[in-house]
Amino acid sequence: MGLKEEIEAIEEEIAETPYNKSTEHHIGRLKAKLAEKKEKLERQQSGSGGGGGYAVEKTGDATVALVGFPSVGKSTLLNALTNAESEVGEYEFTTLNVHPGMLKYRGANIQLLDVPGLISGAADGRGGGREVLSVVRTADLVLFLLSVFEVEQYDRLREELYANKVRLDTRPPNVSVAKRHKGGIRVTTSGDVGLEDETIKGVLREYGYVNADVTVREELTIDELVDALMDNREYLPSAVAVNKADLIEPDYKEGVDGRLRDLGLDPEEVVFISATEERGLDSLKQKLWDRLGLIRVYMDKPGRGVDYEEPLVLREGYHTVDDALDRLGGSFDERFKFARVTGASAKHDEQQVGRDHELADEDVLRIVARK
Ligand SMILES: Nc1nc2c(ncn2[C@@H]2O[C@H](COP(=O)(O)OP(=O)(O)O)[C@@H](O)[C@H]2O)c(=O)[nH]1
Ligand SMILES: [Mg+2]
Repeated sequence: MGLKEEIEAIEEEIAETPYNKSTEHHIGRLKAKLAEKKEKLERQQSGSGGGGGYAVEKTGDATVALVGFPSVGKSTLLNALTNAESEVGEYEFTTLNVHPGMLKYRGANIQLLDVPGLISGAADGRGGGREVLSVVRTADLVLFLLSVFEVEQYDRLREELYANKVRLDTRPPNVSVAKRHKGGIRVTTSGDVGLEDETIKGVLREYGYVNADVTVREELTIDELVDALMDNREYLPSAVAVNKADLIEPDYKEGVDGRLRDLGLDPEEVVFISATEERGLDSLKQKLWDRLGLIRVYMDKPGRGVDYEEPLVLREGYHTVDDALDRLGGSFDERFKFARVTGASAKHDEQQVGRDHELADEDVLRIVARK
């Protein structure tokens, strides 16, 4: 049996096995085995095919991958938001490569990547989809673009990304594993985590653990446990825009809202736009800013005053003085003594802070460094 057939056989068995306490352990092992075989298949495929022609250099303060089916208006939107010239066509598949563009907003440079439509089987490596998905994985945010007439495509897009190990709008599972020299596999859980200890052990054994302490601190599914043990899952935030809103009547919108809710989306969080008429674009930019968790930090430079023109822009998870030092480059890092902060994050003007201080939007920051 080839690897592909083995994968299909396991998938079939999982589908046919009812999930309950007595089968949980078995399903756990099957899912662990399945994930491993998929990795193996992927390694084989990437080893043979050349591909990889989609490498795009990441520049700017943050990168957004624009994801959507052909003809939903990705190129039109990219052209409307950025300095890029992306081909717009009446028919499908005009976007055959990745088109980068730079969006300037509130002093930030946000790189937008128009990636080709995710077509059927993209996650299986057919149709050049794999390269597309690898671009998405390196982004800081996924922006789904849907046509107002086909919002259901959202499900398919998310499935494609899930199959390519992109986990959206969720944090990595709170699981830690420490290898030991003896004692077998010991499981520590905080309360009921939704899985039997034996299931957790079975999954770990499948990954070759013999002696290990595993700690699970939150409720988990088997899939999430498998994710926690793999180091190649990409956790990204996402946002949704619905395009071609100029083509519908107000009463049609209610139906769209209903369909969005069926997809698990809150219509209030979805941005309705018209790329051709350039409507809703300010709301969209604001949404990107929020979802990326961007903040502006104005640098107070000795002898030159505060630079309000070109702020240092920091994204979610990188809001500390230390992160600012990283971004400033040069020798600031070694020469750093302390910083002074004025603004929302400071208790008072010119507060003296250390590297760990969390900055806020529109703070003024002065680095005091040794000569
Ligand atoms: N009416 C309307 N047409 C749009 C809008 N956005 C894109 N289009 C049209 O939809 C077609 C496909 O657009 P394109 O940007 O090439 O889609 P892509 O394949 O996702 O890059 C073109 O004819 C566009 O002019 C919109 O907001 N309203
Ligand atoms: Mg296009």
